[in-house]
Amino acid sequence: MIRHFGKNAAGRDFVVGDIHGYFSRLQEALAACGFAPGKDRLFSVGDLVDRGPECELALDWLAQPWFHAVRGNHEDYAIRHSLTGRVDVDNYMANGGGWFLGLPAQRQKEFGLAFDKLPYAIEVETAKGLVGVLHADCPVRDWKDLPAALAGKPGRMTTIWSRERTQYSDQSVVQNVYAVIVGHTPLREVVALGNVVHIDTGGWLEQGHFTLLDIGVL
Ligand SMILES: [Mn+2]
Repeated sequence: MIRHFGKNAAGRDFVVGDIHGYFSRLQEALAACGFAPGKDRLFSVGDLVDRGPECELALDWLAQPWFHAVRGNHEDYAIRHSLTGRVDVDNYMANGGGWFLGLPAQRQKEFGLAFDKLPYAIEVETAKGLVGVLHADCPVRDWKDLPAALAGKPGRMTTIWSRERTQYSDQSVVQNVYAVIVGHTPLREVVALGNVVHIDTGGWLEQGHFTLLDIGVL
């Protein structure tokens, strides 16, 4: 449910917002900030697929030793469709799932299995302390309560689907974590609410851009 990473002694740690199948654009953003795959790490808030033209590249990216993602609600669609069959196909299609629904069943299963391995949260040790990464909303007010929350379905659903913090401009601080980085809700610029930093600046949208947040200098 939660994957822990130690400090990166060699290089920098970046977090990127929702990718939604725009891996070439992401590659350009990485090049612009001098990303070094041999020593830097890239963490993703999830939603690697749906909407963009290069969704099938997600598995190649996940195979890179420097790329680590949590699952978003769009990975959840693929997981549910391929492993349980329980997904509203019209809703999935309307939200960009056409590329997946058109794949052969065996390939769908490959994606479902790979996405089902993704944790709901990542935590990274930095010089400032622990930084959390998850897709949508943190389901707890104390990071120490996260394992218990993720053991239940409501906690997992909040983590990948909720927009409550942005909806209510909730400035409350999540205790026992230096910062929590999330995506899911596209915003014009990076917005910090309490110690929760929203970084989906719509790199997948025509007018947006990818934010690569260096969590070593937060
Ligand atoms: Mn999302």
